[in-house]
Amino acid sequence: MPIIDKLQSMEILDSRGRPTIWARCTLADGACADASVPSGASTGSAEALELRDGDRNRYRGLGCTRAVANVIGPIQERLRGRDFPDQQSLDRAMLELDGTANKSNLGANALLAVSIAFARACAASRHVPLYSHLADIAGHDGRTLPRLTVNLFSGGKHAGGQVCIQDVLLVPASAGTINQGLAMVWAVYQSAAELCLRKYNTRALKADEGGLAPPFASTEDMLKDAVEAISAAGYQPGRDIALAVDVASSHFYENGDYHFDGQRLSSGRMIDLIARWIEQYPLVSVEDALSEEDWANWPALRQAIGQKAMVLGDDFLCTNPARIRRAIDSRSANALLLKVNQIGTLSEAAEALRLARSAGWRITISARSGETEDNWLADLSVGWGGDQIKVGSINQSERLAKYNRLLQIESQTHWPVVNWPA
Ligand code: 2PG
Ligand code: MG
Repeated sequence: MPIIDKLQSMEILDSRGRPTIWARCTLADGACADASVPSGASTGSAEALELRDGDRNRYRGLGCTRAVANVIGPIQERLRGRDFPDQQSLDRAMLELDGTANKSNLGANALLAVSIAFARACAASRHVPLYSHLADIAGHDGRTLPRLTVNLFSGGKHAGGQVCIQDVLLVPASAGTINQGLAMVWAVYQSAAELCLRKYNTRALKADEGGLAPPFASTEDMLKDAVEAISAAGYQPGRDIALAVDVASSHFYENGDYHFDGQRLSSGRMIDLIARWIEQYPLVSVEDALSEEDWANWPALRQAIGQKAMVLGDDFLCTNPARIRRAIDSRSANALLLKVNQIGTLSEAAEALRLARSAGWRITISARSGETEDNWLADLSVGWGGDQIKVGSINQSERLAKYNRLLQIESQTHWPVVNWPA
C-alpha cells in the first residue's frame, strides 16, 4: 500500500521562462518520483485556479512560491504517513483540504504536481511503466498509440496575434507509426520554413509552441500555405497528411460577435465559414470554433460539421466534468481536448475522460503552451487511449521530450497508432 513519506517542491521555469512548480513524492517503500506542471496562455475562464504569487516586483507577479509552500506545508502535513490505496483517495484528500470548487485555496498547480508525482512514484513502486499505471487509473485496456497533431503555423495568443486563429496543425493520417509520422511532419515543416522565407521574407520565426509565425495576410492564407507546404514536401494533402485547427475563438469573441480578420461575424456566419473550410481544405479536426460562452450555437456547429470532423472543445469544456455533461446533453461537441491542469488532479481528469468516452467522443490529450521538459504527457496519451496527442511543433526540447518518450514507448510496445481518421 502506498504510504507517503515525504513531499518536496520548488519553483522552476517553463518554456516561456515563466515560473511553474515541480514536486517530488517519496513513498515509504523508497519509491520516489518527480513531476512538473505546465501552464497555458490562451486559458479558458472555467479553468481551475493556477496559484501565482501576485508580487509585481518578482516575475511580475507570476512567481509560484505560494504554491510551493502549499505542497511542502499543508498538503504534506495532511498526506504524510497516510496510506492511499489508489490515486482517487490521494486526490480526494487534497480536494478536501483545499475545500474550494476551483482549487483557489491551495492552487491547481500545487495539487497537480503532487497528483502526478504520486502516480509516478506508485508506478515505480509497482515496477510498471507510467503509461500502464495511468491506464489502470482510468480503467483503460486499449493498446494503441495516439495519432500526432503537430503545430505547423501559429497565430493568436501564441504568436502576438498577427492572425486570429491559434494553430494550424499537421495530422500525418497515413503514418502507421509515431516514427513515420514524425519524419513526415518534419519534411513538411522544412517546406513550410522555405515557403515562409520565399513568400514573407521571414526566417523561421517561432511562436510559443515552436510553430512558424509569418505575417499571414489572412487566416485563409495560413490554411492555403499549409496545404502548399504538404504538397511541396511530396505528400498528398488529405490522404497522407490532413490538417487540424485550433480556432481559439473565445479570444476574439466580443458582445456576441466574432472579430475575425477585420470583420464582425455572427455565430451563424462563423459556422458557415468553418463549414466552408471543411469543404475546401483537408480539415479533420476543429477546436474551439465557437467561444466558450456561445453555448446556444455549439449544437448547430456540431450539426454542420460533426459528420466530417472532430468538433473539439478546449476552452469550451476545460476538462470539467460538469461542462462536458452539459455539452453531451446538448449535443454540442463530439470530442474532448483533455488538459489535466485545467481541472487540477488526475482523478478528476480521468472522470472527464470516462464521461467523454461514454458519449462516444474522440479524445485529444494536450500539452500547454508553457511546458517543461517533463514527459508524463506522452504516457498519459498512451495510458488513457488518446485518439490524438497535441504537443506543439517538432522542435524545442519541452515538446521533443514528449515525442521522444512516445518513440520510446513505441519501440518497447510496438503498439499501432490509432486508426484515425479512418
Ligand atoms: C490550446 C493550448 C495548447 P494554451 O489552446 O489548445 O496549444 O494553448 O496552453 O495556451 O491554453
Ligand atoms: Mg485550444
